[in-house]
Amino acid sequence: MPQKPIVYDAPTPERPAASVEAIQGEILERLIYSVGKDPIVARPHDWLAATILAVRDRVMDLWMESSRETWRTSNKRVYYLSLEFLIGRLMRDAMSNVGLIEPVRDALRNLNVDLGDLINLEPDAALGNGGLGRLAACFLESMSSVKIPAYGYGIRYVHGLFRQEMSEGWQVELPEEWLAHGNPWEFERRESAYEIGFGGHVEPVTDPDGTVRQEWRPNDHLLAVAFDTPIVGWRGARVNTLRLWSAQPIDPILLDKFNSGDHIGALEESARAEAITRVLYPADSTAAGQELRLRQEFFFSSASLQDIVRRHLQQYGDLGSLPDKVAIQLNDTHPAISIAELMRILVDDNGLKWADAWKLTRGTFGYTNHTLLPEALESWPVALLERLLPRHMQIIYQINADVLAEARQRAKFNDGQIASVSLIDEAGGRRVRMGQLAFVGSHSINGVSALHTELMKQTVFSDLHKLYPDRINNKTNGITPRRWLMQCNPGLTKLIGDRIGQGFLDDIDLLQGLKAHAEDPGFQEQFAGVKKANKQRLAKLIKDRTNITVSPDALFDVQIKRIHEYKRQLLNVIQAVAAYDEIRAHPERDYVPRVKIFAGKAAPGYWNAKLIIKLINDVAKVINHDPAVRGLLKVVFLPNYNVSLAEVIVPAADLSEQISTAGMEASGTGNMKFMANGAITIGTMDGANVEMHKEVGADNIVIFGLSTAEVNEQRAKGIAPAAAIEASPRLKEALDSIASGVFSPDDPNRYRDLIGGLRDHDWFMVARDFDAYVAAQAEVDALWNDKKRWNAIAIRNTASVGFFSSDRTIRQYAKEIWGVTATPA
Ligand code: 26W
Repeated sequence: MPQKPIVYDAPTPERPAASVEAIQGEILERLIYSVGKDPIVARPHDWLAATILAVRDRVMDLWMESSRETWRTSNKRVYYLSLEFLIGRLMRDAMSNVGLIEPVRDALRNLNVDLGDLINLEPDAALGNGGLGRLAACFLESMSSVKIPAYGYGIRYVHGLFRQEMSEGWQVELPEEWLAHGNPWEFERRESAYEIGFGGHVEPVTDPDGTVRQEWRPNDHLLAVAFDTPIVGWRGARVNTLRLWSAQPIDPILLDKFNSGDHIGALEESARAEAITRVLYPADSTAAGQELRLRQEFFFSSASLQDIVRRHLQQYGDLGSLPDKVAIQLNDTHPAISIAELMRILVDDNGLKWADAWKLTRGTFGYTNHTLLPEALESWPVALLERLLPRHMQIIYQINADVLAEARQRAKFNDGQIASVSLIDEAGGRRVRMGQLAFVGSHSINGVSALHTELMKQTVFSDLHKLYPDRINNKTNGITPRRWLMQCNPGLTKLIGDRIGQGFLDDIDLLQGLKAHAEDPGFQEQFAGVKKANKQRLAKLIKDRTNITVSPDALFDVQIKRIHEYKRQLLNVIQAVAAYDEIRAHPERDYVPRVKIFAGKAAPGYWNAKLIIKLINDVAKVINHDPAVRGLLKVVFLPNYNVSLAEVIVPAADLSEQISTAGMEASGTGNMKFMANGAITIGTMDGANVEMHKEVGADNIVIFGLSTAEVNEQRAKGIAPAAAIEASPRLKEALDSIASGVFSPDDPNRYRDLIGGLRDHDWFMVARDFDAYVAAQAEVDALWNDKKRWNAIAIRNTASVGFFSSDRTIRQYAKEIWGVTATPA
């Protein structure tokens, strides 16, 4: 039969304007025809699915338009490869970005359904651990908002980040089940499935023309199946695709085994394949080093690369134009094996010459580094790579030989420098260093804050930076103001709009206009009123989830992030103990009533982090129940921190704790979310705090503690913390009480070693920064007592957040790394 030509520009059928009646009809239609439920018996989850499907339909038109435009214009495409996307809920985000919130709310009301209830029913897509994964999610939204043709590539984990429950103050991990009710957002694309191989051997084959190629013959195969989710930008500017890969067996069941009675064995292959995408690794700072993790990394890298190359060949027919039409960004080293995989595809599968392939590869990749912590830098045993990916190991050796030759000949490197740039770590068992691989295979290597980028140049990559001095650049992180201001804080958004007009919704820098109103008593009162309402909502949530009563009039002092020693939740809780001691010792003094709010997950294998959670809960129990405290201090640990919980906590915060040991937090992004919502930051000169200090001005942020250089000096000289502890009676008293079991009478030794570490080496400078931190908190109290000043500072923080919009960050990536055009700021 003759095929009809495909007409790419066929118009989509007209859809009526988004009136309440139209939307109401569409939701009902989806409920009946897609969910298969009669409205009379529909359950909340059915309404949620129907509403998402109705919203999705409206996004579809824009999605197809965006795809067509990219094909038509032949614009360069950006591919963001990330093992994590910490998205949270999507429905409110999508509705808000296409202006559907009000019509959907009214339509549902007519159907006797409350939109707010449905919003809270949607599960979080928690396919990430923390900062790196959330950044990827903000970037996706910004790339759509500034109209960059982009794809996110990742893994469709069946189980996202574990659910955290408390059992007597200890963290317990439970499986997360975001797909339990299905996922109405995604489209399974069975036609976009790729074979992924592991193991086997490499064979030289001679082509008819006499050239010899290496051919990888894996002995283990499975399928990567694509699931697509639309990511819609602000005002529907563009809809990009998040493509997540799911692992499936090539043969769903081995029938011969089944028929011979081995019913379990018949499913073994299927279970082995599906294991690869079953669960997200829950460690956000220590490389797991397990084979399954490497399999995940290669699985999604290979599927993504195959997809990218197929799409490029389909449109352009040859691979020589790859760097002109394709930019691939590696979100940390987790997808760094992609560099070897692209080389294999170019050289082995497509017959390119090595040198040409290398040029194309380097022109295509960019690499973002997110951490300098040594334990987080990925490296894989050579023996493991040789077994799992023998051809890639050969390619890595070849790349390394080229790099080392260049380092010796052109740069005249000595042996020490050669060892430091080598892709192979020879010390203590040979390992492949993924940071070095990512660096040499990319034309751009970026850090995520000005300070972090400088430290990258001075530490991990100092010799590579000497060899390739024009590659390292900085791209300070950002957050999307849609989710982290407009959606999570509608009260503040309305107030701002009423005062300076709606322009800031499209140009976040216009928030600067608020500065002129910072001292206006009327505006201050309204600003504080919005904060109060948000605090009342949080107080209710705290009551519901922990049964702790807190007053919305107290200062809400908030530290929410992954639990890690370098982030120093310990410093914060020790200060709470010191404040508790002071309140009891000096009941006659005036105190600012405070609620210290903590939330965050600990990696399941990170003992000290879990112990810190237990300590916070133990301290909370004592302080919250001591009548001598008279409610002046409360400590709250909110379980199961996730994106949706952050969306309630952040708008209600007065004080934002960003107190990492200087030099250790690459950027931080929570700091920016609080700033947007008018919290004041107490923080160290670390990560993006340094730039916040510059943007908002020294009078509008409370900075304390050792600088990076001072921390390095203390460590280099091996200075002990003893002097700092001796000099500070309140620190000594707090440490003694914790270590001796005042907060753990059931197990007096529980915190002996934890506190012992502070007395011994104090790697994270908790003791040495303590007095400075207490002084900074006293400064905060003084500001709080001067409400006019406090409010003015809070307003100036919101006014100054423009620089930290991820739209700004993405525009810089577009211009300086990817070479693609975005809509101008
Ligand atoms: C291999 C194990 C592993 C997993 C994740 C090691 C390291 C990571 C991430 C790089 C940790 C992470 O999320 N880093 C954070 O990235 C944010 C976004 O750039 C920064 O804002 C945070 O400062 C940084 O800690």
